[in-house]
Amino acid sequence: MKLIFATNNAHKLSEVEAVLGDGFSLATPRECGITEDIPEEQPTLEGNASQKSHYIYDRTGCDCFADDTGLEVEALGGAPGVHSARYATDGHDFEANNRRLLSELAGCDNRHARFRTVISLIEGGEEHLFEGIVEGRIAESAAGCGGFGYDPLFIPDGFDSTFAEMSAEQKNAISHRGRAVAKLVDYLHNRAK
Ligand code: ITT
Repeated sequence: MKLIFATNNAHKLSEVEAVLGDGFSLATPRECGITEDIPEEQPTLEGNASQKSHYIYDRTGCDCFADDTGLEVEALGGAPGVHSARYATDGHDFEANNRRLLSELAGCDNRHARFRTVISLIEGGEEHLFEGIVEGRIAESAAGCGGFGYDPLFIPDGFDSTFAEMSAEQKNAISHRGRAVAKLVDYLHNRAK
């Protein structure tokens, strides 16, 4: 099955391709001639995922999906949440975001956090939403160089290492995005029967 994945994030693309496996062929917006930034102006992950998938669908008429993800830190009232990409600066500066997160949590004992991903699929003109969550905690300092974004600071429940210290396969097996994509795949397989 051919789908456009409405992302400009190469890390996400490779994670999602690994979970989807054979039987799916993904195209990027760029490969479809869409080179501008896809707008994300909504106040929720659901709203942004939906805005991104509709942006691509309106321009291509093709089946497509988008993922919006946020890190929700309990002691910060759910921040950075929907603002995760631009927490410290206007750009996607992963190191600056991680530095800000550590400084906001300095001296704080409650390190509980979760990653939440919402996928919006538009298939045959109809929208379907899928959610994936992983609970965990924010480390005292960054560790590991795998993954991207907040991975060097996020330790999933039941583990002692950060996502950035895990292999791509280990992260995908338990991650927010891995879980949301698994639901997407289930849906696509079942509706094909
Ligand atoms: P697209 O909108 O082009 O898909 P993006 O990088 O803007 O890419 P999101 O808005 O979904 O993606 O994610 C917001 C930020 O959350 C992202 O820039 C990272 O800092 C962080 N993030 C998302 N997924 C993550 C993951 O699996 N591990 C660590 N950090 C992640």
